[in-house]
Amino acid sequence: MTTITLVQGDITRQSVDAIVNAANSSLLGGGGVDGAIHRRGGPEILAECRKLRASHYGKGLPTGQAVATTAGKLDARWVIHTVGPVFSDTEDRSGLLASCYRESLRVADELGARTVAFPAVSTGVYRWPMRDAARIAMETVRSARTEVEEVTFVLFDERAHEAFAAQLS
Ligand code: AR6
Repeated sequence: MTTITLVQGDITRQSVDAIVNAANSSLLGGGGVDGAIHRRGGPEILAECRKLRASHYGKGLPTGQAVATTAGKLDARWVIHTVGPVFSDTEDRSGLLASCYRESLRVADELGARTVAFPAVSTGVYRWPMRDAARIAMETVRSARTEVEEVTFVLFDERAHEAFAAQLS
């Protein structure tokens, strides 16, 4: 059984085995959570991302997949980078968003991580409606077969926290 916890705050302040990053396929950083993780985690994370690009992801990490690096100076052992889908009005990409959570947990299992913190993937720059994103995130984590003992959703603002809380009840 995986315990699901909600926290409102900054994911870079969490003490967990693995922090999930809402990255982009370049793996070379960006704004939002991605920017915050690289800023606080320091240059070691980007150095590993660059190596991963060179060795495995010349064309970029595909949407819905996940890959781990060191967590640098963050209070975690690993950062798991996943690439959420950009929201579309015309195409149902919810399978790709669910895949981000499933694949991140699969990578966490491979690493032996027991506590994992997730942001609300795709709900910022990638414009996914918060309520729908919360439903997909919660359903996917609830139904995942994983050794992870605790998943913490770290929601940046009250609106996000409320949307996730509504899915708990
Ligand atoms: N802690 C927790 N949540 C945060 C934090 C933080 N420090 N900062 C922002 N959020 P986004 P995306 C919330 O845009 O939509 C980047 O440039 C934010 O309020 O970070 O998946 C990447 O490089 C929102 O609810 O990620 C990609 O290019 C959620 O995190 C692109 O953005 C996700 O917002 C990915 O877009």
